Amino acid sequence: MNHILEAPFVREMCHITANMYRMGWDERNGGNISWILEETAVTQYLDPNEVLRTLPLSFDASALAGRYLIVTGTGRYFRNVERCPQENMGVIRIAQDGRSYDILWGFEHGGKPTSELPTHLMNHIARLRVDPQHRIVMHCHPANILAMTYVHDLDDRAFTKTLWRMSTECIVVFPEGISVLPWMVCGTNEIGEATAEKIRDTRIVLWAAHGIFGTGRDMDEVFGLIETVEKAAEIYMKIGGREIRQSITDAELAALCKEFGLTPREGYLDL
Ligand code: 2HA
Ligand code: ZN
Repeated sequence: MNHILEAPFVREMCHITANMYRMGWDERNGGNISWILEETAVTQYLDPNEVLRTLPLSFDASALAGRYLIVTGTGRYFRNVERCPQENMGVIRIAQDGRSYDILWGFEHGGKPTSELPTHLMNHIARLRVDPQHRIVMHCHPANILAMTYVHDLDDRAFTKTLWRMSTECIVVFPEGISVLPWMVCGTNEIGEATAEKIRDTRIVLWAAHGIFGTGRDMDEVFGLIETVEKAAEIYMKIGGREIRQSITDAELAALCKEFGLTPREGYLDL
């Protein structure tokens, strides 16, 4: 059996958490990632019959029965994942009845998956229904997007349109827009359900005064989405309420979509 520390999915998790930390998105134990892995990728490195621990789930995750995921650990720091992967993350498999999961690797010294695991799993289920190639949920705390949730209207359409106007790239990267949730207690099934409700339509959901939830097929897609949203928020915060003399019009946004063969979220552009 190959050594799991050399597995591409472990290397990729180390690389992405280190990058997210350096972006300033994951202070202390902030942020979490989960990634659905193909069984064949996992069994090259782990014996699927060797279960280290089994832990309960507080909701029905049977839509993910038998799925393997690599997940960051609760209370763990992204800053430390690269130098000690086995303590700061682990590989789990969802039980057939969707009421528990097995730990197959990692979470050493009594660790556990992220406190946001219910939210992650609910959002994997919701995204897989609309995109069978969906694989990743990434949560983090970028400063500008957080700041923006204090000073901007939290309406999905209004928030999306402001971001779209902050940089030409935005509507091209997220033509479906983004969704926003008002402040809620994190780590609960309730925030998981509310996020999953919105994630069907948009790969990004913002949590006011907390952070961002991004989803996608691979790390480049999710990281790129969050990076683009955060950059747009940075521009908005740099403008800082000063008078906007010119911007990108809705007609120009529509022209951009036409050029790139994209369909913007229906009803968002006033043409
Ligand atoms: O893992 O970011 O939302 C710490 C958090 C909780
Ligand atoms: Zn958080």
